[in-house]
Amino acid sequence: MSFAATVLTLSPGMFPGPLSESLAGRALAAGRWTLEARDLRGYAADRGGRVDDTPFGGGAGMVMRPDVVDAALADCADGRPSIYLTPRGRLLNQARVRALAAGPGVVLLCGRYEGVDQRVIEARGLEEVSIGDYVLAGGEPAAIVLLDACVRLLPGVMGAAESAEEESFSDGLLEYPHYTRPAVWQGREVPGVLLSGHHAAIAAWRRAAAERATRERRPDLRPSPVASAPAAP
Ligand code: 9D3
Repeated sequence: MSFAATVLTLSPGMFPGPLSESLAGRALAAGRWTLEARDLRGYAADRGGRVDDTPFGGGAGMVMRPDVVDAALADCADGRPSIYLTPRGRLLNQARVRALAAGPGVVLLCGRYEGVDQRVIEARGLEEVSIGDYVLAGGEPAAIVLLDACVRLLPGVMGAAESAEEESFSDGLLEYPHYTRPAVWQGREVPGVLLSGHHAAIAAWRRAAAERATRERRPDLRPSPVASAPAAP
C-alpha cells in the first residue's frame, strides 16, 4: 500500500504541476505514491452552485462554504490525516513531514478567498498547516511543497546516501558550503583545507562552517555550544 495523496482544490489543473518534473514525478510514475486532485466545485449543492459566500460580520472577500468542504472531506475520509493549508496554521517542519511520510497518506484542503468557514475546520478536526510567514495567492503551492517534502522520504524514492543525509539534518545545523572544480574561478579560491586530503581537518572545517552559518542566519535553530562556555553542573 503506497502513500495516497488527495488534494481538494478549486484549481485541480495545478496538480501534479512541478511535482511531475522532479524526483516526486518519477516516484509517482513508478507507483510509489498516488495523487488525486479533486475539484471542490464538484461538491457544490447544485449545478453551478456556490462554493463561497460573503463573510458574516462583514469585511472584504469571500469565505468557502462549510457544506461544500464537508461533502468533499466526507467523500475521501478513510483514516488519512486531513490537513487544511492556511496562513493561520502551525508552521510545517521536518518532524511533521517525517510523521506524515510514515503514514498512509494525506488529504490536503487548499483554501481560496479569505479561507474556510471555521465550523467545518472544527467539525472535521482539520489540522491547520502553514509553510511560512509570507502570503501566497492560494494553498495549492503549499500543498505541492508539503507533498514534495513527504515523497522524497518514501521508501525507494531516494538513494541510501541521501537517506543518511536526512538523518544528519536532525543535528539542527544548516549545511556547510559546497565547492567543485575549477579550484580557482574568477579569482576566487576554494578553501585550501578542502584540497588538503586531511579528512579530519575537512570534517572540522565543515562543522565550524555549519555552526557559523546557523548562528548567523538561523539563531532560532539549536544553538551551537560556545567553546569557552563552562560545562553545566
Ligand atoms: C488579508 C488576510 N490574508 C491572510 C494573510 C488572507 C489570505 C491571504 C492569502 C488568506 C489566504 C491566502 C492564501 N494562502 C494560503 O492559502 C496558504 C499559505 C500562505 O499564504 N502562506 C504560507 N502558508 C500557506 S498554506 C496556505
